[in-house]
Amino acid sequence: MNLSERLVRACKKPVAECSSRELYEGLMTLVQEEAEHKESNEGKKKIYYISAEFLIGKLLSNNLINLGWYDEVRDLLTAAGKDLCQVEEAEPEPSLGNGGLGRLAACFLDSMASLGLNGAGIGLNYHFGLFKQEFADGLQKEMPNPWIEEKTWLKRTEVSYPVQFGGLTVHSRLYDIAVTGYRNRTNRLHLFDVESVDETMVEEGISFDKEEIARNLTLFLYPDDSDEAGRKLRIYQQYFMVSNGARLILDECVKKGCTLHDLPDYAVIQINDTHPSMVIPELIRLLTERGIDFDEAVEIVKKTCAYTNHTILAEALEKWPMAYLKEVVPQLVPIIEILDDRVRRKVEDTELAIIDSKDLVHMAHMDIHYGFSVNGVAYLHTEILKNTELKKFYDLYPEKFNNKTNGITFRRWLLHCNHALSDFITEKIGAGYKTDATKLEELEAFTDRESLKKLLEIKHHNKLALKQYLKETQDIDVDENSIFDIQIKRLHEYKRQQMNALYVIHKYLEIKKGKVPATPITVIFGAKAAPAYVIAKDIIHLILCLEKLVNQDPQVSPYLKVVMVENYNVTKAEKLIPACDISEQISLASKEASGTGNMKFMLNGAVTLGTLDGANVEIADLVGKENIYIFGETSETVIQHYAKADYVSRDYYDQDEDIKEAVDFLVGEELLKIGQEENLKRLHDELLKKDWFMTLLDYRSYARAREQAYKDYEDRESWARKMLVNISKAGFFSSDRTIAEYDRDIWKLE
Ligand code: 26Q
Repeated sequence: MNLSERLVRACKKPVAECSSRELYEGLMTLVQEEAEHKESNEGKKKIYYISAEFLIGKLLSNNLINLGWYDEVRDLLTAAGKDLCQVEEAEPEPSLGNGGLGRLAACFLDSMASLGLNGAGIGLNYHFGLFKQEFADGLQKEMPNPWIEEKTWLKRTEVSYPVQFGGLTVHSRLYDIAVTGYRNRTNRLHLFDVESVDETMVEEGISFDKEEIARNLTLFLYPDDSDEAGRKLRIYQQYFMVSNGARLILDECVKKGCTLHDLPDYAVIQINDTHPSMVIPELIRLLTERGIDFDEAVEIVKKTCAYTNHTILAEALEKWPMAYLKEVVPQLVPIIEILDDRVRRKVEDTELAIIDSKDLVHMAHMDIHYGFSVNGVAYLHTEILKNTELKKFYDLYPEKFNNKTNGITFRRWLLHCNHALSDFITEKIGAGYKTDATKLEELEAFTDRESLKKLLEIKHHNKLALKQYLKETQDIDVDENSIFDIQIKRLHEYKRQQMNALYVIHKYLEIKKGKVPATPITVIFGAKAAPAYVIAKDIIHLILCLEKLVNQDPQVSPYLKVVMVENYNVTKAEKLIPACDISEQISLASKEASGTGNMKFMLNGAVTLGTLDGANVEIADLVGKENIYIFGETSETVIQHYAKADYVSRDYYDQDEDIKEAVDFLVGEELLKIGQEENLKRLHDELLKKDWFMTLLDYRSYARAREQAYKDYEDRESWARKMLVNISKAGFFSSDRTIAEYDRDIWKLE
């Protein structure tokens, strides 16, 4: 049977008579059948990527591409008067991640399957994911984001374990999602749920009874840890994830003939940040329960677990109070105490201990002592870990430290989201780049007028598509002939959306004074703030106020528009990134571990405006300084400022008229007419009295670099050359390369 006949069979009626939903469900059935055929559990050793987040995005089109079905399905739908894009709309997006770390995990699953590696993801089946963001009265409101429908990508399995906590036992249920590789095998994403989960307990917005663990455990992904009940619930979630995961791993290995003594020959566990770190004591516990003696269990675990660090922000490094662990996971406490005791016997320095003097358990310390590998996620990040943040650990275990610069899957972030560009590339250099991304370099030769013109046309086409999308979804009009300048990422002070907003204010004031830009500018933001992160929410409020002020001003709006995209998620990223001219990557140097949005933009022909932070450093090295706009202080200087505590934002405010004008605009009468005094004043105060992430330090150099980029944009042909260089140098950032390196240096799956 061909695809068309199979689809008719699955839908039980002719394609022409089906609704988008029926087609979505029918296609899902076909994909699931096909994916199952390609499943294999071959290979003795398996990589288990364990993570609290897998931000997988919508799955239908991605699977169609990976199975090699996309064109055929699109054409057969077209022939029946249907549109695949419409069918895509029927699919809900699961929000099983906060941002970068979760999306990275999803890209890695795609690459593992595409490279044919024997691997699986292990995580949690959050019913409402992260919250859905809505804007009301210039503020963020949080709502649940339900995504599990009757017909779903989740497949219920027979796997279930009892999981014991301090005061209660819950029963798990494993659900699997097929992960298709690009023209390759199928792996699985294992998501554990509690059998007793109760969706009806969600009340107003995203609030629910935090004490009712058996019913609430898998309702939401935690966006923050702002209150005690929330923090404890996070420990419940983490232990539930790792206890189930560890048992699944042991059961699978034993089934393949593992004696447990030889576990490291069968399994390698990659711990995605510290969220799954309790897998270390839990595995020791399970191994000893199954008859292995304690010392050997520790040695086995040491050879099985590897840790990835994704952050150097101290507040994001998990430290759990011993009292919480005693209450939630008492069975792990004696094990953690022994692990700590052994460290203390080996090294004198108490800063390297697992349990500190305040009785806090440092999860990262446990990972470093009891794992065999520690990696950062970009060159600069790993260097900072080795030389500053984790220096003492590096001195103790230099052989454990290694870098794995992040990557992104080109299937989703080029083939799927930018058909026009991938067709253009295929026409120029053939399809080889789809499996070997380094081949993109061949594109660099196409600097002829015709090719550059085509590149600009593709960008224009994508900007038109985004214009239409913004009109339909948010009723905002943007000019497709304007410069699309985009910053989309989680809202955090270190990422400095506030600096971008200050520039918008500056531009607004300039235009008011009659200095208009040569080409109009559209500044687009998309960002969710953690519900309890007050200043982040104030920054969203500021952006929403600016959106109103700027767009409603007839004198300004022909030259400048501000768009705050509501509920920024993977689906929206797929529409925004291909339409972007200027990619804002403006974190305070040393703070962004890597960034991966920066790579997605580059691959889609945007030019980066950024600091020398995270993977921007590697992007700059690859494209050369003519093809990127770098500004701001270096990480060394920033680290020095912190060490000396000598940064005073007020000095920059006092010495720079533009800064003063833009900052004071926050509490000026124009904005107060639109926004709320409490929020704007708090933000104004924050910038003037604290500015922990040094916005004002870099503002001057940021504004200058941004002006230069806008100026250079005017020479369309030379801009198109920059685009071309960016695309052709993006091959390094394929997650296929990253995963091949993980395998070569850490997993060694043979
Ligand atoms: C911790 C404790 C309690 C509650 C929540 C958390 C928590 C949750 C999510 C801490 C951190 C995260 C997410 C971190 C993250 O996304 N980091 C990003 O990882 C990307 C992939 O490596 C990098 O590219 C980004 O630079 C990094 O910020």
